[in-house]
Parts: sequence; C-alpha cells; structure tokens
Amino acid sequence: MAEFFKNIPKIKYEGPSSDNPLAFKFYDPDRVIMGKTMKEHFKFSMAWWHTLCAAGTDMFGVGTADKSFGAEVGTMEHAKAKVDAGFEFMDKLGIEYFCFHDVDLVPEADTIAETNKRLDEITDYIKEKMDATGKKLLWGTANLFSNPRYMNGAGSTNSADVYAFAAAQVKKALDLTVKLGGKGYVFWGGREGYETLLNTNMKLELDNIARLMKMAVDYGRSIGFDGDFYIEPKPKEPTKHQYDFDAATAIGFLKEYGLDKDFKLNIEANHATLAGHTFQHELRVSAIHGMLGSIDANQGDLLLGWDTDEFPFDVYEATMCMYEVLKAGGLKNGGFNFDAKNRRASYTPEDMFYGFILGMDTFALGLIKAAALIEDGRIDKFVEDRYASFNSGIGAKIVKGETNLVELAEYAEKLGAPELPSSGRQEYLQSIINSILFG
Ligand code: XLS
Ligand code: NI
Ligand code: NI
Repeated sequence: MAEFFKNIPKIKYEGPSSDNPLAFKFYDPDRVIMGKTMKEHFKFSMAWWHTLCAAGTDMFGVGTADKSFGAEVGTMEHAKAKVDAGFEFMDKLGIEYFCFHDVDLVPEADTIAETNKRLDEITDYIKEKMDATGKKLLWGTANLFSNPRYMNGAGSTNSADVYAFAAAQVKKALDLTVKLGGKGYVFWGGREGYETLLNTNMKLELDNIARLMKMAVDYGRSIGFDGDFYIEPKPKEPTKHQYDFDAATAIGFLKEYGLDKDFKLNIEANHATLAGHTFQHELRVSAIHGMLGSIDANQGDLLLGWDTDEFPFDVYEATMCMYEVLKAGGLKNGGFNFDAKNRRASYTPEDMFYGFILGMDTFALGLIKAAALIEDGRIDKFVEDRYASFNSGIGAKIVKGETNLVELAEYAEKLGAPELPSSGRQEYLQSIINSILFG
C-alpha cells in the first residue's frame, strides 16, 4: 500500500531538550502520572473532518492544503485513500482513537439509500483496518448542518421532511458507531438555533430537538449501544443563537426533557471561550453534575469572535483542564479529540504532524503540571479552609439542611454583624500556579 507521509518517521518521545521537530518533548506514553500512564490518561483522537477532509478553505479563499491523498476528491477511491492516510497518520503519531461525521467518510450521494451503501462499504474497510491495528472509534456523529436542507437546523427545522431525513442520518450514524465499537455518540448543535425570533417557534424547536435525542437513545439502546450520548455545547456560529449555549444550559435542557441519564457533555475549549467562559469553568460545571463526558481539545483566539479550532498550545489552560479531569477521576468513555486544524498557511503534510505534536505535548505538560498542583496541595487546602465555616456550628446546620430562616435570623441578630469573610488571596494563588508551571 502507498505510503502517504513518506518523509515522516514514527513520532517518538525524545524529551524537553530535543530540537527534533518530529518528536514529542513532553508526551511520553509510558510515563506514569498519578498511577496511570500518559497513554491511559489520554485517549487522544484524530478528528476525521479536520485531519483528512479540511483543506484550509475559508470565507475568502479556496483550500491551500492538498488532501487528495493521490485520488480524485469526491470519489469512493478518495474515501478509501483517506482511510489509508488516516490510519498511517494515527500510527505514526501513536494515536489510538478517531472520531467522524457520516459525510466525512464518503461523498454524499443523491439519495440516502445510496449514501448508506457507501457508508457500509467504507466502514467495512475501516473495520478491517481497526482489527488489524487496534485503533478504536472514540465517537461517531451525523453531520446535520452542511447540506442546504439543514439551513434551519435538523431537530430545530421547520420542515418535518427534513427532520425525518435528519433522523435517518442519526439512525445510520448510530448503526455505524455500534458497528465500529464506539463508546460515544455526539450531538453538536450544528444549526440548532435561530437568527431571529420573528420567524421562530422556540418551544416547538426545543421540544423537537429533545424528541430527536430521545428517539436516538431508544434506538441506540435497542441496537446495543452502551456508551454515552453527548451534547457538545456552543453558543453561536453558525447560527446567531445556538440552543446548547453552554454546559449549564445544556444540562438544564437534558434534565428538563429527562435525557440526563443517557447524556453527558463533550466540552470543547474554543466553544467555552465563545460562550464567555473559561474552558475550566465548562469542565467544572459538567463535572459537578456528573456529566463530564469527553473533550474536544483545541484552543480559540480570544481576539477573534469565532471558532478558530487551533491546536492547543496554552499550557496554563491545559493545566487547569487536566486539574479538572484528574479531580473528576478521569474521563470514562470519553477522550481528548483534537477538534483542531492547522492554520491556512500551514498547509504541508509535516504541518499536520506538527499540529498534533503541539497538541499532545501541550496536554502532556498540562497533565504533569496538574498532578504537581494536586500533589503540592496548597491550592486544594486553601479552598478547603476557605469554606471551613460550613464544617461546624451554624455552617454545618446550613449544609445539612437543618435550619431555617427564623433560626438564621435569630443567629444573625445575636451576631450583630459578621466579620468580613477571609481574604480570597487570588494573587497569592496565582503565584503558586506560576511557581508550579515554571519553578
Ligand atoms: C463545531 C463542532 C463540531 C463537533 C462535531 O464547531 O466542534 O466539529 O465537534 O460535530
Ligand atoms: Ni467540536
Ligand atoms: Ni469547534
């Protein structure tokens, strides 16, 4: 079989002092951190769409990268070449997982029956490769946003026929996820949102989205899907107002419609910042509700108002992310999917590797530093002490739900006035982070 990345060797760990651009400086798969190897901590995943499909097109220009892999784009031959290239790419990087949308795998045909035939064929081929290499599917999903029929969304569309078509795609994508042994199925909102309320029945749209998810759960469970369904929140883009705005909104939605037992969240860093939150905030909100499912590992640009999906390089962010993940006891069925793409001007095959090396090293550093933060203990201790007033006396009564407004009012009257709460010491804590990161 043709080798697609001819000049690229298997990427190895060479340590921080290596200046080999095609080596890991921090990601050492066998290094043990807090009882698990790095490889066990991270189920790193390749996003089929960015890695094998996206060629750098933007609103003002065509692609800059050649992702034909020696075949004519838009053919089944090309679809197969992408599989070959993808498996070679994962192998060379030591990545064990991948994620896909249905139409990332094959060119969409005129009818769903024909598209499904193509999907069957390509997934037979993918399955062969998976069996031969041990690579695994992290999660599958259906693209319910690119085709013009989804201009008004899928679950949120005004057309019942389009809704039915979307349901057919979800059904097939679930079949494929099960066929390939995936433990996750993602609903990213796509165009589930609106531009103006002047033409929108918000209640019907939300109810219908929930109905689609409920049908997906029923069908998925009926064919043996025992993994997690995920909502991937995002506040805007492509629609002005996306319904799954952020983690808290998505959790409220899932609880409102009784979907919270089957769904968790897939948190993407760039979507968090678009929502005006830190990545860590979104992870914490998910974790405290027991809904931290999986992670789309990327990074946005705070000076830009859209989803730039960059490879993560911010070690501070990655550290706080891994702090949340470690505190939550790790991701169960989920992993770290690089929903990330090279900048348009980084268009060569080497750049594809540099992107992943950067992302994997950044997260490895994040893990090392987050473990150091936890082992150092000062931050955790500080937070614990900060709330110590709830451990005894009136505080303990509040926490146990053993008091009421009358008793608290009497207590307050006796007090006259409380002392100021203890100092938040933010600057002191931030300096601890710096000494852990750079000390
Ligand atoms: C787009 C989303 C998308 C999902 C999968 O912004 O991040 O790529 O991860 O549909
Ligand atoms: Ni994503
Ligand atoms: Ni994104």
